[in-house]
Amino acid sequence: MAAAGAVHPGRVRLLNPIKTPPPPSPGSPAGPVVYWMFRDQRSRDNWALIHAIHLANHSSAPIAVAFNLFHRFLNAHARQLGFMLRSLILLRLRLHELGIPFFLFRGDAVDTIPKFLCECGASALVTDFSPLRSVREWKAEICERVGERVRVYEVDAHNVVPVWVASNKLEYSAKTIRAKIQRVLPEYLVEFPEISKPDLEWGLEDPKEIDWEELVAEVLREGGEVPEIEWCEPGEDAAMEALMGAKEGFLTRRLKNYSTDRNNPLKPRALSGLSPYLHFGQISAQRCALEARKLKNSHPQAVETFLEELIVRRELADNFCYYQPHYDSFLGAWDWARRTLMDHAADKREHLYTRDELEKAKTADLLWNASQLEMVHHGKMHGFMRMYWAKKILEWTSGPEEALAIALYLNDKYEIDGRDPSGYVGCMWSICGVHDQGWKERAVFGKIRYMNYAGCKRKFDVDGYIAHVKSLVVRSNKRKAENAKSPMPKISRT
Ligand code: FAD
Ligand code: FO1
Repeated sequence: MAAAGAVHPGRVRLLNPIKTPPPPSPGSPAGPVVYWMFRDQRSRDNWALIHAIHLANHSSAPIAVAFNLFHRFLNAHARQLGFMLRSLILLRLRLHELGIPFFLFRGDAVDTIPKFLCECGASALVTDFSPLRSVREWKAEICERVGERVRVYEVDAHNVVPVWVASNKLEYSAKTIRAKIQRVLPEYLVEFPEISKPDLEWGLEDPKEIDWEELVAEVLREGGEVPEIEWCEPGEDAAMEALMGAKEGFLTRRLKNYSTDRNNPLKPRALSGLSPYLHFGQISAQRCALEARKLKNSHPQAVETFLEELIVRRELADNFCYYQPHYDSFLGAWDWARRTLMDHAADKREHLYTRDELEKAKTADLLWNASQLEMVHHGKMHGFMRMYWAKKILEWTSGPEEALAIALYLNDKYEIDGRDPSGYVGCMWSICGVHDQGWKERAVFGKIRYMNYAGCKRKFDVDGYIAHVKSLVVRSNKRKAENAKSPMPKISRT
C-alpha cells in the first residue's frame, strides 16, 4: 500500500528512466513540479495531482498545473470545447484556493510544455494517462526535448486499475480482462487521500491573466457548426451532482432502473448520463465506483451492471487503444472479422448512402434517422441506439473501411463524449466485431453481429423514440434561433 498522501506505486511510471539526478543541495532545492493536465481535468480524486503534490512536498519544491489548449483537438467543435473550457474556469478557481497556479497555453504541447518547464526550471513533469496515439507521440517528443533535466512521470488517473497493471497485452473480450481486473480491484479501488495546500507557495512568475470570455467566444465562433448542449452543466460540482445529487443524482435517485431500463432509448434518464464528465475527466471513475459500491446491498443488480460498464467495459476500451496501434481502423479488427467482412464486401447493399446523406439523416430508415438526429441535436445518442446506428452504416456503405471512417467521423464531431477510447471501441465492436464473437453468417455482415429494425421493435417503442427525437429537434432549433439573437456566450462564475 502507498504511504499516506502518496499514490499506489503501480499507478505511476517514469517515462524517461534517467539516472537518479543529484539530490537537491540544501541551498538550492529541487526545481518546481509541473502537472500537465490533459485527460483528468479535475482537482478532486485525481491521482496525477495527488502524485504531483506529493512529489513537490517531498522535494521541498513548488507545484503548478499546466493545461495546453490545442487548436480544435481531433476535430472538436463548440459543443466539446465550450463544455471543456467552462469547466476549466471553475477548475482554475479551485486550484487557486489550493494555492496551485493554473497555466493555460495555446498551441502544440510539444512546444509549450517543454518551454514552460525550461522557463521555471522544473525538476519533474507529471502527466495523466491516455492511450491515444497522438498523446503518446507528444509525450515521447517531450521526453526527447527535456532529456535528463526533467523526470517525466505518467499516472493512470483515469482507470481504477491502471491499464498496464490490468494486463500487459491486448485482451480478447470483457471475459478475458474481467478476471484480471477483479483480482487486483481490492488493491486499487480504494478511497482517495484528502489533498491540502502544497507545503510551498509557487513563488515564481504568476500565470498570465486568462480572458475566458474571449476564449469561449472564440471557440463558439470557430466551432459553431456543432453548437453547445444545454442539458449538461460542465464542471466537477455538476459532475458530482449528476452522480449523487439529492435531486437528480444517478446513484441517489435513478439507480434502481439501471439494469432493467438502460437499453430503452425512451428512458435516457435510466442511464447515468456520466460519459461527458468521465470523458473530460471532470469526475473520477473511481469515485463513481466507490460511491456505487456503497449501494450494493440495496441495489445489487443495478450496481453490478453499472460497475461492469464503468470498470470492465471502459477499461477494456483503454486496453484496446493502448495495445492495438490500429485502434481506429479496419486493420485493428481480428483476422476472423477482417476475413468475413472482406468475403462479403462485394455483397449487394439494399441502400448505399454517402457520408453527407447519413450526416443529414436522409435515409429510408426513420429509426436510424432519429438516432442520427438525437446525436446531432442532443449531443449524446442513447447507448443502445449507438449499436444500431453504427451497424446500419456498415450495411449502407461500400465496405467496412468506409463505414468505420464515417462512424468515427460523425461520432467524434457530434458526441459530447466523442474522441474517447470507448468511442473507438464502440465503433470497432459494432462494425468489426472487436470484443464480440462471430454470429451466423449472412450477407454484408458476414459473421459480424447483426441488428435490424424488427429487433428494435421487439425491444422498445420505436415510434415513441422517433416522436421523442422529433420534439427534441424542434426544441433544439428553437433554442438555436433564440441564441442567434443574443450571440454573447453565457460564462459561468469566473
Ligand atoms: P451508462 O450506461 O450510464 O455507463 C456509465 C459509463 O460506463 C459510461 O459513461 C462509460 O464510461 C462506461 N460505458 C458504458 N457503456 C460502455 C461501453 N459499451 N464501452 C465502454 N464504456 C462504456 N462511449 C463514450 O464515452 N464515448 C463515445 O464516443 C462512445 N461512442 C460509442 C459508439 C458506439 C457505436 C457504441 C456502440 C458505443 C459508444 N460508447 C461511447 C459507449 C457507450 O455507448 C457510452 O459510454 C454510453 O452510452 C454513455 O452514456 P452513459 O454514461 O449515460 O452510460
Ligand atoms: N485536452 C487538452 O489537454 N487540451 C485540449 O485542447 C483538449 C481538447 C479536447 C477537445 C475535445 C475532447 O473530446 C477532448 C479534449 N481534450 C483536450 C481532453 C482530452 O483530449 C481527452 O480527455 C482525450 O481525448 C481522451 O483520452
